[in-house]
Amino acid sequence: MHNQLEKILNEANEQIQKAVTVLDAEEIRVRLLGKKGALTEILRSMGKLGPEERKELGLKANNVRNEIETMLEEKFAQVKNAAREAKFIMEKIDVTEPGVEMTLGVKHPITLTIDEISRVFMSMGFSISDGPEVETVFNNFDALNAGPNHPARDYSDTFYITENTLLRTQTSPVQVRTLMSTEPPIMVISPGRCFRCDTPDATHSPMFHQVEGLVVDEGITMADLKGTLDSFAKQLFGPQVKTKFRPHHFPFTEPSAEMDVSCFKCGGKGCRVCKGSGWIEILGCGMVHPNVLKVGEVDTERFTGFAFGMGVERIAMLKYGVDDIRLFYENDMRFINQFK
Ligand code: 2NM
Repeated sequence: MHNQLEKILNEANEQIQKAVTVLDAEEIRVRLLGKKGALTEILRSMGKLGPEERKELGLKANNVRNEIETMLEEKFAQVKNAAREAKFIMEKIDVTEPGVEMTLGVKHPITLTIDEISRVFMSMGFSISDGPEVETVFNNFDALNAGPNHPARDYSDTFYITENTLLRTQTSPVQVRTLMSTEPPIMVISPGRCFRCDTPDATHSPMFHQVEGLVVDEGITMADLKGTLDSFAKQLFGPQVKTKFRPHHFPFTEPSAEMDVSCFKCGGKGCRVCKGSGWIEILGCGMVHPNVLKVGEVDTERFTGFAFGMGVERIAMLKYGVDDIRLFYENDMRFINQFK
């Protein structure tokens, strides 16, 4: 038995020496000291011995057990430390390594143009409103004095969703909502996305953007319209440009006009940009028709107003020299990145 204990201790020492991982050490611990271990076996068989022998052997067995436990403790400490060191090496970060370069996006030219137009009107005291792109037929047509037979209502020009809802064909329904929810004085612009059933070509897209504006107050006249829009043109295209107003027709304004700006490229002599005429058409405008004001329950004896609308793509194409509207929607980064 004594020899056996000696042997157990030697073998334990050998095995514990070889352990490399925490799992190895744990497996050895169970094998040596567990219920089925050789040491437990010896302690169990001691019942058959006499008291003296039992005492002596018990003492020795306990010593062996203590020695094995000490060796295991040391081993556990050693392998745990080794594991930690290995983890440190695995997770090492080189803080001097160059970072991954972040590519910064740029604003889309349509956004840039809307921002620029908005900045000019905001500086004059206008606020900015928006509304839904899915509108009621009432807000898009009826409220804007477009009678039941107005050609714009045509199913072939408008994306109808149901009989009473559609994709707005201009942002005027935002002004209609403003008129219905706000008491004058009103000074708003409404930049946003619009939709018309057009086959795409160099100047048409079924999805496009508009900025419309509305001013309603006591004593607003055509002079306010001309002064405001002339000032806008000078701030957007340069102080040297002149404006002129040509009579036109819209159902929602009376009288109505289109505004031309003298060519900011050639100064009016005639060039490619103005197609030789010296003038560039920029927007439509007019004095708000009383029928439209009445939709908002505005007292038309007391209040008058003017409104205007412009196509953002057209202005962006003029400002940046883009010759095909479809370039705005292709998301070719070689195009977009030119507006950095
Ligand atoms: C244009 C031209 C002229 C316009 C009118 C209104 C409203 F709702 F106040 F009646 N909003 N926008 C308007 C007037 C739009 O776009 C070429």
